[in-house]
This record gives sequence, C-alpha cells and structure tokens, in this order.
Amino acid sequence: MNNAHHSPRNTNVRTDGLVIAAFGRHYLAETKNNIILDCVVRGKRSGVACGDHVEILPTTPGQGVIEKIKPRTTLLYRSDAFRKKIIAANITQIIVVVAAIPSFSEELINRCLVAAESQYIKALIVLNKADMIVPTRDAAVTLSLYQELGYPLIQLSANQDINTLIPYLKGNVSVLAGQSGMGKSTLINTLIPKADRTISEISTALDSGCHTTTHAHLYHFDTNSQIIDTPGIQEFGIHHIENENLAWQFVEFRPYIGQCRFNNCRHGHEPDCAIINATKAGKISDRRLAFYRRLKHQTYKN
Ligand SMILES: Nc1nc2c(ncn2[C@@H]2O[C@H](COP(=O)(O)OP(=O)(O)O)[C@@H](O)[C@H]2O)c(=O)[nH]1
Ligand SMILES: [Mg+2]
Ligand SMILES: [Zn+2]
Repeated sequence: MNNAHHSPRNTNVRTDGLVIAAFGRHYLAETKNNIILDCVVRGKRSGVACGDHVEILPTTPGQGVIEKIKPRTTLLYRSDAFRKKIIAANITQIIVVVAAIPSFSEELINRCLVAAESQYIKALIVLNKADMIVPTRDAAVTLSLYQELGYPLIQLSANQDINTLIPYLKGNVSVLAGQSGMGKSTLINTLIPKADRTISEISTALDSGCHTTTHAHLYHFDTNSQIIDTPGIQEFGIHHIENENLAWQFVEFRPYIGQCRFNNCRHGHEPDCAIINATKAGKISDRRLAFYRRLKHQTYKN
C-alpha cells in the first residue's frame, strides 16, 4: 500500500515549475505544461529568484505555493553596504549592453565582469546602436580592452539586426545588464515575439503599485535559451564581492596573485607588488587596475 494515502498533503500533487517573474512577495511560475501559476512562498523570508526551478503545491486553480527551491547552478546578487539582493538564479551568461550614445559607464562593465567571474558565469559585451557609425567606432576602441581579456564584443543595432547575437544566446540563460538608454528594452522587443511578452506586461501592471519596479522577467528565446530582464541590474552594486577575492575576479591579475612581497598586499602602493609591476610592464591595463582600486574603495595616485 502506498504511504501517500495517509498524508493529506499528497491529495494535491506537487508540480515542477520555473520562476519566470519575481516580485516582492509573489512569483509567477511556469509548469512543464506551460501553465502559469501565481505563487507565494511558505515562510517569511523566501529567497526565491527569477530563474529558479521550484516545486509547487497547487492550491486553487491558477495558484500555488512554492515549497522547495531546487539546487542552483549559479546565483547572481547585487548589493550595497547594507543589503544583498538576489538578481536571478541559474544564469549561465551576463550580457552587458552598452551604446556610444548616451555614453556608457565602464565601471558598470567591470562590475558585471567581476560578478560573472565570481560565479563562473560567461560574460559578453553588446555594443548597440552600431548604426551610429562614428561614435560606435570610438566606443569599440575603448571596449577592445575587454575583448583582449577574452570577453566577446558584438556590435549590432537592436532595432535593425540582432543576428550576430543569436549564436551566443543558444543554450544559455542570459541576464541583460545595462544602464537605461542603452537599448535593453529594444533588444528584448526584437528578440522576443509580442505573444511571449504579454505575461510581463500583465505582471508590470500588477507591479505598478510599487514606487520602484524591481521585478525580473524570464523570457523564452527558444526551447533551450532564456533571457532574464531585470531593472535592478542597472547599478549592479557588488559590495558582497569587493572584500573577498576581488583580485581573482580580474582574469588578467590571476597569474600574479600570491607573488607580491606582502601576502596581504592591497595592490595599492606597496613595494614589490606583482600586480603593480605587471601594470608597469604593460601586462595589465592602467584602467583595470584603477577599476580594481575603485571597487576596493582605494584612492591611490599612480
Ligand atoms: N539608433 C539606434 N537607437 C536605438 C537602438 N536601440 C535602441 N535605440 C534607442 O535608444 C533609446 C533607448 O532604448 P531602450 O530600449 O528604451 O533602452 P533601455 O533603457 O536600455 O531599455 C530609444 O530611444 C531607442 O529607440 C539602435 O540600435 N540604434
Ligand atoms: Mg528599458
Ligand atoms: Zn600587490
């Protein structure tokens, strides 16, 4: 005899779901049969994120309770000095969207790269608005630094032709990062057919009571590829990474780590600093060392 008969819980069958939208207190989860359930979480602090695979106990039609978060491959946070918030789970790639106009922040690029490295997530840079030929050419020169570090750089026009990006999307759960004005929404609109954006429009309406829309949305690009759009990533504070292993998240620093004279070297103005020496020798760019120091909240003169 099946033990399940003794448990009232099991009168409702649990179902697996993918969290496709995360609000403060409730979530939209998609089941294997493509049914969208409006879910809450048992307990006070949930920690459920967009991109999570969960087990749901259906309650009333269209609704359920998230009972369990399945193990995650990756987890992306943003943070300031006071708070750490989950951005998304099970991401395989961060796509940093920049454009020559309005000007972009290289610091945000560096934050994204650090966050990606710290979670073993791939990162790539999309230089949008490539139809603005002259400013784009200058921006590409600036961005060649990151290309040399091994991060792919793709030029495209989000409102015209995004074909160069498609091979990078395949098989990935990508999160889009970028300041406002860079063309993230335009890119999503081009990539995701209208029908698949309806859910996000519904949830945006649900969310409109809030002052800040901090919800994230997962879109299906194809059966193996998803894209997560999240407004919270614009600033992308990485306070939680800054004090631990920050140098390791700068890929080109790695060969020199552990080679400084002092093993607690901050790569500031210590003597015999391997990172500083590598910078003087042209192996590390001045800009990356400056970003490192800025993230460490150091203000040294070179
Ligand atoms: N010229 C040009 N303008 C673009 C392109 N993509 C987006 N834009 C414009 O850039 C502005 C900001 O785009 P939006 O998608 O709202 O940026 P978001 O704030 O990152 O979501 C809008 O006026 C878009 O029409 C592009 O490829 N070329
Ligand atoms: Mg937008
Ligand atoms: Zn050092």
